[in-house]
Amino acid sequence: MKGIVFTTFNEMVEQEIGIDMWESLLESVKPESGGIYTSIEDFPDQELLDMVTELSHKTGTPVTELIEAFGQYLFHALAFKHSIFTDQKPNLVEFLKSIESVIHKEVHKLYQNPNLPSIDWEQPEENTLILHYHSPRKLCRLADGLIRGAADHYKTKIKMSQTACMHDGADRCTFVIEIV
Ligand code: MNH
Repeated sequence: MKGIVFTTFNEMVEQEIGIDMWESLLESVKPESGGIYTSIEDFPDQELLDMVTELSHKTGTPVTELIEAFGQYLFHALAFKHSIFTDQKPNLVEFLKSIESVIHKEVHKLYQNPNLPSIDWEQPEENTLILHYHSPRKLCRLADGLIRGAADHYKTKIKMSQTACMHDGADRCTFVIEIV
């Protein structure tokens, strides 16, 4: 996972809880990186998952909830750093349809061989978008948070359900997003 994901997680922990919690996570997890991340370098996914798991132990918040909250926070950090992607798309649906074809495609030019998911979409009705997420990392809880972060950015109310999940054996995770 790229360092930008780790630095954003560090920021979220310090901002939402405090620097002592960040120090205490490093103390408990003792990550190989020592907690020093550069945005474009790669760091082991396990390091992030170990820190989220430790944060769950220390706060009592379930890991899935922490990953979803991190997804929302991460979206705003990514959208801030790469505002061109949201600037170019007039609304949430058009933005979400562009993740694979535009955003993640551009990410390949901005970051050395990123580990990106594949995201397909269907639009059965004007106000309904179906997103299919596939990744060996099975981070559908992060995807859920990123989508909610994007809806927040576009000030668009959504109703979202996940109708299939790789953690239940499906070959991809499916999100049904309704603009309400
Ligand atoms: Mn997106 C990972 C860029 C919006 C889904 N995304 C990443 C990474 C970058 C990135 C960089 C880290 C790649 C790596 O660690 O090697 N993503 C963006 C940018 C935007 C963005 C610049 C918009 C601005 N991404 C979105 C949205 C979704 C999404 C919206 C919602 C489905 N991205 C993901 C997921 C991952 C990811 C999920 C984690 C990797 C994986 O699941 O395999």
